[in-house]
Amino acid sequence: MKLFYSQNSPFARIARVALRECELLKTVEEIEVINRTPDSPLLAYSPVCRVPTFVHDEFVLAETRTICSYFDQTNSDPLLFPSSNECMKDKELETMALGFLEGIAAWVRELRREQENQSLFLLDIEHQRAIRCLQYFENKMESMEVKADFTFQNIVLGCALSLMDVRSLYSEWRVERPFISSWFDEVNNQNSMIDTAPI
Ligand SMILES: N[C@@H](CCC(=O)N[C@@H](CS)C(=O)NCC(=O)O)C(=O)O
Repeated sequence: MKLFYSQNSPFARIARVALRECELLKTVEEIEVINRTPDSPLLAYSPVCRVPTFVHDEFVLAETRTICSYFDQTNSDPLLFPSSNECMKDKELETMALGFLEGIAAWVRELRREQENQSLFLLDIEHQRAIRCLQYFENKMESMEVKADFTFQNIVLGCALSLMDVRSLYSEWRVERPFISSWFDEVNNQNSMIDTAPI
């Protein structure tokens, strides 16, 4: 089994953290690729050609959540998705964390363009989205007493916050957000996060 990733992809990082938390590193080979190269080895497996991509003898999975859900099936007790799929109330945080990460990824992509081609409108949209989401996480997670464990939603949020820090998008995000700030420090100090940190 193979997991294709690129070093700086937050989505691939989620799958790599999950791989480590599910103790599958010995059975799944991680293969680093560079995105958007015409001769990418990933093209042999997936027309989508994005990371992460998981290759099994019998199938290929080209989307982060489904890959993590497959990893979780190898655990006798679910670790990444502990609550029942039927309980939509438990999915709220997960959907917000994924939306937050998509916004941060779009923000990073926009900043990669030449400065004169960057859209101030888009940069502001993503900045405002991040502020709203952070306030939501601060309030919601404190009231729910969310622990710094490695559920899928927490891995997504940890990778999103880390990307925000690494790319210096919003350095004051911790101000007046003590709960999420110390929650993130705890998550970010675990080996699976340290081992997969972007460069
Ligand atoms: N919805 C996808 C998003 C994956 C994604 O956007 N991957 C990016 C890197 S962060 C990628 O491979 N981009 C290359 C491309 O679009 O050509 C998932 O959940 O896995």
